[in-house]
Amino acid sequence: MFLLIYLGPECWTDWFDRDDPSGTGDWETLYSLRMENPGKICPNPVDIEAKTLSGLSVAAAGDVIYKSDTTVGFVCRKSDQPTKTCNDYRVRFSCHPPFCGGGVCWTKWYDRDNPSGTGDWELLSDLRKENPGQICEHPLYIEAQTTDTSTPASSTGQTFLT
Ligand SMILES: [Ca+2]
Ligand SMILES: [Ca+2]
Repeated sequence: MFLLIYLGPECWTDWFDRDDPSGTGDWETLYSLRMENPGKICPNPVDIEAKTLSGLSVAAAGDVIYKSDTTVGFVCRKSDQPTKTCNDYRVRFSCHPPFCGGGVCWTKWYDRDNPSGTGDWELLSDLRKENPGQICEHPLYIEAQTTDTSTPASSTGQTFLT
């Protein structure tokens, strides 16, 4: 197994899809998304983009949208649709440049070591040395996943030194 490290610029967040439209609608609210994805959405997003899971824009999908803003997030209510249920949407947020490197912006993935020796060593000090200027001075979060199946480190069942 290989581990990759993802440290902290890209000004759109990942896409999020936390709800299905089967109940009262498709509720992709900022509050819930933040609760479920700590550290992944900047404090004051400047824009929101929503697409159906199949990649259609809101306009192309033709649903009546209740909310789509950077305060509440995105809500498509079943009760607002004349004849059908909502499509299933995913959303992402853009963050103002000051938040790049300070909120939600991530580096590229790094994979500097293979686990064939004493283990898989993805030390920040080595990554900095080998990738000068690419990693911000004070990373806020780290993510690690396997290189083959993108499995989060926490789901591998392995024990980590640090
Ligand atoms: Ca590795
Ligand atoms: Ca959804």
